[in-house]
Amino acid sequence: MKNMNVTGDRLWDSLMEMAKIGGTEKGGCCRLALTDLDRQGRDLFVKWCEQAGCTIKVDKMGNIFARRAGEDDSLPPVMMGSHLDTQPTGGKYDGVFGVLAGLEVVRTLNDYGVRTRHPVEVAVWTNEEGSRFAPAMVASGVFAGVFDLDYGLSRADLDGKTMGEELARIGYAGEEEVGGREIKAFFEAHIEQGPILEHEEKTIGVVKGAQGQRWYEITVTGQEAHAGPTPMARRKDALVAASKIVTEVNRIGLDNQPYACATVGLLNCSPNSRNTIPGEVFFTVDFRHPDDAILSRMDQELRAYANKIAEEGGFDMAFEQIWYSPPVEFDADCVNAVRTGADIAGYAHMDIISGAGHDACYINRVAPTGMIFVPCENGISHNEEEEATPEDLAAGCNVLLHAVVERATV
Ligand code: HGY
Ligand code: MN
Ligand code: MN
Ligand code: MN
Repeated sequence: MKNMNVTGDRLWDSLMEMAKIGGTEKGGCCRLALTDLDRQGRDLFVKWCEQAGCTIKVDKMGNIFARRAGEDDSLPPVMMGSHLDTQPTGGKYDGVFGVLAGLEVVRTLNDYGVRTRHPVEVAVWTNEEGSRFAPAMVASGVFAGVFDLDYGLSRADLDGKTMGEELARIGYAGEEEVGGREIKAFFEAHIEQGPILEHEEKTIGVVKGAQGQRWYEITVTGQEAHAGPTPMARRKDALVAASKIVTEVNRIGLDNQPYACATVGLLNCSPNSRNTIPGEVFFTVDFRHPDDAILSRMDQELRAYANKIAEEGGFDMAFEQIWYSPPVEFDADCVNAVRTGADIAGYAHMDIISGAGHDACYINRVAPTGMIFVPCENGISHNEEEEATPEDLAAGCNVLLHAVVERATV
């Protein structure tokens, strides 16, 4: 392979252009899955890919595949990609870097006039974040056969709008079957979203795998009553009960260090009136750990404690685990391709386990998969202040170029 290099400025300019869609005052991005802003981001990506000579296909979950023809188009593609949807207070790089790094690889192959043997594709996976529609990574999950299509299309947001309805509304309800085709290899470039690479002063994270996740939805029901005349001893205050469970979630996380993560990110208190005792509280729990046995022990501790609080206080409780994604180990050859790419380019690198979930975690079930991390400033992500340097992003993209070309030419 000629010693090719991506054009870092062009990658940076594309990231900044995409960041204007849903750009927030604090310099972040809000492009929730399947909103009009998500559509605008998708349309811009499709336009750029068509300008780069790619053909576009969209499947029934709205996953987009931009394909650069290979010498032998009957061969399975080498695929890159990530997601364009963001958190409500998301940043410019989470997901978007992996998508636009894939486009930059295509543009670079065009610059050098390189025709790979295998076709090369850049994928945009629908609803990776799981913020508007739970669970996360649902469309790559359907592609990998983890969820069936009906389940994926039926996922609804808090207003009851389903993914199927929203895909049709924004014009991305594709014709293609979801998955069921051979992929030679899949590589996802992503910011680390944590502090390790920056702290260790490494440019590239050679991602060996990702931790497992369990997501829950819990509703505690007590009794609404007047905040004045109701004696403390006679109350069934749903927020007090929920708060005890929230504190236990945090305790479980702290008691399973290192690695355990435990978060309550969404909580709705009803009727949410300052002088009415809360009658019902809905909240979510996000548990993570790289060791499946510990993750299931965390699950058992949470269930036992929540039941205890409900029984002791006479509360009704709905407790549902809505998602379980086991820890993942990526394909050794793909991990090696990333490490070799970093070595050849002379980038300082280290092996790392991903704290976040990614579409690669599901695609890993149907194709040899690897991930490339680059540092983000202060390890901050899922935050409008998310930042990365043009140099690190270009480095990650060069490693992606190496890994993809190496796979697509043999
Ligand atoms: O939650 C995650 O790890 C990812 O951002 N969906
Ligand atoms: Mn992401
Ligand atoms: Mn994310
Ligand atoms: Mn090395």
